[in-house]
Amino acid sequence: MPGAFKPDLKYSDVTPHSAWLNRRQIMAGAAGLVLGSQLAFPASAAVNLGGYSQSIYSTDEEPNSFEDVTSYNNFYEFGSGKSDPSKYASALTTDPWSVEIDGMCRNPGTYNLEEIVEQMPLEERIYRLRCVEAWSMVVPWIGFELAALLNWVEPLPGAKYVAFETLHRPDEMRAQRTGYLDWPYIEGLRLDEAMNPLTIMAVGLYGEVLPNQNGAPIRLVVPWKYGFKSIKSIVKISLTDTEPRTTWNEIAPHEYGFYANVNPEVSHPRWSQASERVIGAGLFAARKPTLMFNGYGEYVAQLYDGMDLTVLY
Ligand SMILES: Nc1nc2c(c(=O)[nH]1)N[C@H]1C(S)=C(S)[C@@H](COP(=O)(O)O)O[C@H]1N2
Ligand SMILES: [Mo]
Repeated sequence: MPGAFKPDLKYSDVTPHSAWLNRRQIMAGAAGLVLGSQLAFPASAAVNLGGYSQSIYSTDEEPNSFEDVTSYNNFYEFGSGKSDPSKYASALTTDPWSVEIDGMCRNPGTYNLEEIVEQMPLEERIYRLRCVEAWSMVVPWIGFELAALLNWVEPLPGAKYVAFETLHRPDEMRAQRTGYLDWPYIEGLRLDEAMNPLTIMAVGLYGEVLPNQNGAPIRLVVPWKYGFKSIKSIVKISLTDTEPRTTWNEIAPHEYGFYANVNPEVSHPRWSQASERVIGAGLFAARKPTLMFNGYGEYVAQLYDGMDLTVLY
């Protein structure tokens, strides 16, 4: 794990002159800000990313290309193939968008997405995403800490968990017309996991609003857990005192637990989790050893003190 993080390293130090920066400059220079991203992703939301800072929590790894990040996806609402989301997610309308926040908090309500984003300090954070299927990539997200949003609605003292729900709109999400998963996709975190500064809500990547296939217009990113926890296209967040049900756990409880912390020592029943295939590294590249908590242990290991992670996987 040593060397996994260099908080003093700026994003510009690791990717001096990458294509995305040019794209952002071009977009910023154009009067019609909308055009740049809307050409590629017709249904992108009108979230104003405005200015954002570089996060001290970024990994120092080289991000995957914009192409990799937006064409190799899991988003079962659009199909189970890795290229289905980039093929079909343009059908999703993400503007207008609102998020209902309910349950055990002082300020429940249905909030317009722009209203939320305007109040949250935006940062760019480069995080490794480790899928339970044993591949990984590195993504330069733009988002804000989930803690900021939760503090805004003020959890009540008895709240212990946060539940999340994805949009259910079969007209636009083609695989929701099938019974492949039990829609809507749902996920959950313990409240202390949700409040950890590593947990973010992403509204953009590579300097642009979130492409639909990556979970537009707002998705969770929890970098020390397997990718399936990072639920996309969120319409509802609930504070509760009971452990939320989660989509993959309900389908296959012995394969996907509630915690889903990246753990090289606990194998998936059908394959090892000890190493990962780095997307974009090329066919003959060596697999990379997977790190406990995906390399984020210094920030999150204490959340699980005293827990047996082979039982609570
Ligand atoms: N609503 C929803 N969220 C989801 C998924 C999904 O199928 N539906 N897939 C998850 C899985 S398994 C992974 S690995 C990540 C992939 O995120 P990415 O496509 O942006 O890389 O999204 C997660 N969030
Ligand atoms: Mo995944």
